Amino acid sequence: MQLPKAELHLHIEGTLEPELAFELAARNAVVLPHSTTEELRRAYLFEDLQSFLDLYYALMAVLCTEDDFDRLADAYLARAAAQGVRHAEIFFDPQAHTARGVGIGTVIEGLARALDRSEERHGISTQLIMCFLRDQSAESALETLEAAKPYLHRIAAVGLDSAEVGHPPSKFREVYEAAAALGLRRVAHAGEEGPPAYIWEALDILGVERVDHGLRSMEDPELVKRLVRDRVPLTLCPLSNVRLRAIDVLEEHPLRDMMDAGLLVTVNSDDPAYFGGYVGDTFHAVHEALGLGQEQLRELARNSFLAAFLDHDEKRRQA
Ligand code: ES4
Ligand code: ZN
Repeated sequence: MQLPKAELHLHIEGTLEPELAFELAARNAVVLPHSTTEELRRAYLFEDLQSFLDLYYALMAVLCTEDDFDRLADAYLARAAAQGVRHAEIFFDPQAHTARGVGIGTVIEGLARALDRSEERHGISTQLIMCFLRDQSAESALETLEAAKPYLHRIAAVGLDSAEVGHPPSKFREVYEAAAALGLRRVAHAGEEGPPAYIWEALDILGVERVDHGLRSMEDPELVKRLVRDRVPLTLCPLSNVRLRAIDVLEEHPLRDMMDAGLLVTVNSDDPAYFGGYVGDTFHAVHEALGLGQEQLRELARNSFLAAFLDHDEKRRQA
């Protein structure tokens, strides 16, 4: 039996499995830089975040129609359900699609089709988190927020992702102020490759409720105190950290130390098609590599509901 859990750090574009990529490439007459699924999988050897992002953005060329986004999300939800996921808060990257001429409405309406069937078909409740690409300008992020206005009822929160170093959260102060004024909740990737100072900025300048990754928090004891005091959830992605070489091997992941320090951490799959597993696989891997026992795995599953954007009663029922 899989533990019931919530997934809070999942890029829907990062769930594009090679088989679906080739199927959609054929349908949309898009030429991929690899000729077979095996050859493509062999390209999944990354040096760092940027080397992954290059492939991640290149493969998105196959996502063109509402139906493609529906297929992508439905395939993720089916896999997630099989691994015990009951609630998923799903990131998407509108700028990666609008830059290719795919409208934001196509992306959101396509994803929404799959999400609207999710409870009935997969037993998973869902929310959408619209991410801004931090290696693009703040103006581009503001334009994206403006373009999303007809779809705000579909969007729970905004996030910040893509290449981190050199693009501190403070670059997006205005964008986050505008998002908050529209009633959107706020999260941001911080401390994946970037320093603890970026996590402070995400908290104090962007006003985030949750930090995505926060892997490097432990380098700053004052930051840990703050995160513990305010019960700020950190959505860790251990398999991602290994594949993108933020850490050498899973055995060296700080997850256990972070739990011992009193941090509210969750484990998530990030880009599961690329990083070697979905969230149930991730639970299994940290059990094996870090020797986390059943009690700690249950704590991680409970944390995932506590950290979710569910209402209070729903959280208590699930956790
Ligand atoms: C991402 Cl692992 C990671 N980090 C930052 N941005 C991303 N977008 C998709 N995956
Ligand atoms: Zn991520």
